[in-house]
Amino acid sequence: MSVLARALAATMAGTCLAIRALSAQPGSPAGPVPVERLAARRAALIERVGGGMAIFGSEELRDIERDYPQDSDFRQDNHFFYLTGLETPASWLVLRGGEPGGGTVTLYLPPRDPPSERWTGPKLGPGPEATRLTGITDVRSAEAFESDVAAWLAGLGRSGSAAAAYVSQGSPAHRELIKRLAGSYRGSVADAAELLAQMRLVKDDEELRRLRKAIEITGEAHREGMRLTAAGLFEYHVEAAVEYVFRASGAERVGFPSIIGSGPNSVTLHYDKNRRQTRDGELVVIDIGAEFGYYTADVTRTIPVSGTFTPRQRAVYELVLGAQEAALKAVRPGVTTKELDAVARVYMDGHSGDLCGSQSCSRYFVHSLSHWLGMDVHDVGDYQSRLEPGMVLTIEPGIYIPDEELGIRIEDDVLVTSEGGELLTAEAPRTPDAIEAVMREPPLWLRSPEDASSGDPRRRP
Ligand SMILES: [Mn+2]
Repeated sequence: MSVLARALAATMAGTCLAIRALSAQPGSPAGPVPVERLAARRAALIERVGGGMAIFGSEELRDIERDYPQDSDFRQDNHFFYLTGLETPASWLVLRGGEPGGGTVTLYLPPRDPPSERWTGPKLGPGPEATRLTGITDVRSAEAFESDVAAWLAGLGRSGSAAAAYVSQGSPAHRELIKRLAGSYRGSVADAAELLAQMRLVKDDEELRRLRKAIEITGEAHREGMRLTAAGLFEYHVEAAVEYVFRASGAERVGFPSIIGSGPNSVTLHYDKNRRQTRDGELVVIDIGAEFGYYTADVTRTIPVSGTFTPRQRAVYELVLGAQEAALKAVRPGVTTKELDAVARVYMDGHSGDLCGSQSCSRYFVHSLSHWLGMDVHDVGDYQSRLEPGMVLTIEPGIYIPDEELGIRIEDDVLVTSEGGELLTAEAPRTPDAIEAVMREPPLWLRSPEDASSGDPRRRP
């Protein structure tokens, strides 16, 4: 860049800042993560870093020619977002431990680039705006990252202590740099994900606010999917209805590919092609999750295409539901997910009767009962952990009988409280009667062109 271009760039950068205040997640329906919350997370992490150092890389922008993104779908690295609340690519966060209550935090952001901002809009760069948004006072240009970290690592190495460097490299583009830096380091290098996983397992109030909203949206999407489903529709019609409700409600993307599995596809656990035409008499497994402000729901309902369960479908459904209820009742601090899984299987063994021949239906319960839920649909955290208040997990028993093309999964999301568990997904109809009742309603959300000009995306019946 010429001197003149540089000067011009600096002027333009100033102008952009003056015109439009930048935000952490510009326009995000979830709003920014409160600065106090971010600071508390970083302080808790610094305690864990001890005398060492933790490095977190951001995600990179995707390449429309190579990655085929279908949307403006930059998604920040979860760890980086958790600690900074920022959606900037090509960035780094470095936390250095120290005396108890001490430690330092340094944020590295790419310098602003006014010519490219003509295309992309104003971007957050190193400066006071970044401090205001994150609460991090030491914000530097990403150009300084390599030499800073090399010097700090050399200092750590010389200290001869057991202090470790923890690294979460974010995007693949960060990998080479980290390899180079770590190559000359004499101490131990560990995965920073290990430090954060147990922290992220217990959700703070801001995380729960986001999760509750994601779950609320997903419940409404389930109701709409139920209202729409009818014989002859393709699975992708149901997918479209579900994802319409997601997007119109402020969910920015799906937490995972929507699973709409009808008939034979109901027994394929992660079927997400959604191409088949539905027929009367079949079941449809609808396993979906809206992502709201980086937190995803994960809720499964199984519904009859015709709007009415057959007696056989209802009987197997009631067994899955009973197993789920038994596990839900067993949720409380101190229990493990393995123990909950056993509760569900014991229930199935005791209540299968002759539904699955002479053996228990639990032999068709081919996956485990629970996983952690949060920023990732299968969220971070050790599965040996005993439940604690603030953890969120799924409870999802299922029975899949391939010979009958009969798959039933019921999946709900539960917050562990001091007394037990709070069912977060109670708004999504779960009993056969409640599902059949919603299926009799007309679709509410799908708009006709004449409704399109009204402000409310919902079509009033
Ligand atoms: Mn799940």
